[in-house]
Amino acid sequence: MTVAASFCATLVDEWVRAGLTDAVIAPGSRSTPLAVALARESRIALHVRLDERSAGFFALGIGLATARPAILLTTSGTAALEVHAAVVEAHLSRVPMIVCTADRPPELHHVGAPQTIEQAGAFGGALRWAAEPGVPDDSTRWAWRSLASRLVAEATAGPMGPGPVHANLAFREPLLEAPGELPPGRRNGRPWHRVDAVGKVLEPACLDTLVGLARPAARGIILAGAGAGRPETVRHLASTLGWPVVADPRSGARVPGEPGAPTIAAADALLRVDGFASEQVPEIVLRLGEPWASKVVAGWLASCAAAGALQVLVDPDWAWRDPGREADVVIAADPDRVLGALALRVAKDDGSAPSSWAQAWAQAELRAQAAISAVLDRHLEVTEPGVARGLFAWSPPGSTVVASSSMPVRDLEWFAAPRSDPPRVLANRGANGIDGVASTTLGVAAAAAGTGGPVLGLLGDLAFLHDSTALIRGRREPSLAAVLVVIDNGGGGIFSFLPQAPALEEALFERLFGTPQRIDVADLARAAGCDTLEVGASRELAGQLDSALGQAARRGPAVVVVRTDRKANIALHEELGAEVALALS
Ligand SMILES: Cc1ncc(C[n+]2csc(CCOP(=O)(O)OP(=O)(O)O)c2C)c(N)n1
Ligand SMILES: [Mg+2]
Repeated sequence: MTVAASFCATLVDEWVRAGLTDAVIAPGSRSTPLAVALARESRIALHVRLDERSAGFFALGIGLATARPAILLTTSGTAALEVHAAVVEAHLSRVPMIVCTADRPPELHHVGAPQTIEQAGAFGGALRWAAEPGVPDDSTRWAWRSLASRLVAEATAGPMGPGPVHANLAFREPLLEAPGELPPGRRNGRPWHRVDAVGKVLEPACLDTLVGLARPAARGIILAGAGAGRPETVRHLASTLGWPVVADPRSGARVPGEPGAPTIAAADALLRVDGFASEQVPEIVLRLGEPWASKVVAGWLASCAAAGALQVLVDPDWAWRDPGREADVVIAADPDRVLGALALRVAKDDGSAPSSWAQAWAQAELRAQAAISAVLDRHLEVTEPGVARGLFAWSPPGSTVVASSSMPVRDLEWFAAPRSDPPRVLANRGANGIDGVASTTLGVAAAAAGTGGPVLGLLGDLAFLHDSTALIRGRREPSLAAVLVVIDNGGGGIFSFLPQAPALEEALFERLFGTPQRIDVADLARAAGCDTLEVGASRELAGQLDSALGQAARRGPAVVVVRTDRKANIALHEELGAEVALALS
């Protein structure tokens, strides 16, 4: 019997009491006591991944999908540092995660022992909390349950919102023995610490301020991004105020609106039209959740601020997501509470006619959607905006779409039309990395297994190739029903939109930015054992997605390859913009 085994079994018992369900483990020896304790607990689903970098994003996907932290366990040495990118993304995206890195005991540090590096403090400021409990010792038994419980509390319910925590766990040999009796836990299986997260309340004085700003404003806008609050709450406030909702698909609020409070999905295209953008200037913007990816929307917000529009930022986690530094008022409270309280206070008589302000937005949105449809219907070949729009429209109710940074997340933002029952859209937009997207999608699929709906990733070819170890699956690992839709435009399509493209000679641009790769996306997918389908024409998209879902359910990740052309993609985006402008004129 070793203390390490008892210590680890206690941590795991406490995590189960806290409701944790998943552990992601990469192989190694030093982590043996915790790996075995996790594996022996039948209430924990185990996911064993070879590459720690990929394992980190897989754990991120579980946290993103469930709001429950996954335990992420690595061995010592560089293995521990491989998860850094996922930790940073979890930090910036407010995704809970419990990172456990095994370490050697103090006497093996600084003496050339193998796989021994500085791990304490490795993730710098990207953590909500870190623990360095030292080599397990019987004299610290009284603190073990608290440690495990505190890790969960800090990852889920701290003042800065959910995020990653790190436990650096030193183990001395022997590493594999049976646990002894565990220190007693709380009665009835309760966790050691329970944090009563009452939510971040809105002070009455703050509500008065908000009501004073919102009520008299005839021209208001709700800008909704990921983390905006419940879509029904957002819609209810919009209807009450008679304001449009400019809704990112990730907000969940990209649902059909009403003439008096329309949903604006085509904001990027609409606000490219100078006349529209300069005429539709609000008095007040209520900003919820993460900013849109669109530079056009960001630029319009800046010009509205310059024209005197007041910006109110609802920011429950003190994340200060205000890259343009425009926020006049920052409200550090839970968005559902803010929206609910505000709706109660500003409720108007029913039956008031839609304002001309709301109607102008509603009409523009209708025309833009019709123009986008008309352009995409004309293109029989498969296109990037068409795939984004088509995927959003096709997704069965209850689906989750994980969108890669670069063009996929933008094309969804710009071209997905509002629908009731929209798919949940997730993305790693904390640090905007193109790394780890396939792994994140698989983590989401692992979390959805058995209970959730279909899971699809929408990613670029470079993002797919960058995370190719996501496809490497152990022979004993269960298959995961995820579909990866890869837009293969032969490199980084987003760079063709940047000034570097026309300014540099083509060969240099291609070598530095376009970076087409030699390996074929479909070949790589097949080499990893994935079923692979191709979409040749736009009318084939829905059928191929249906087939891929079926294959993924039977045999694990399926890859749908969509081949497009970067130059044609620029032209199509221009065509869409021009057609929307024409529709508004
Ligand atoms: C980890 C990481 N490395 C580099 C970048 C810079 N970057 C942004 S977009 C992009 C190209 C992405 O290409 P692809 O995934 O094919 O998408 P596309 O641009 O073609 O839509 C790169 C390299 C990044 N965001 N993250
Ligand atoms: Mg690409």
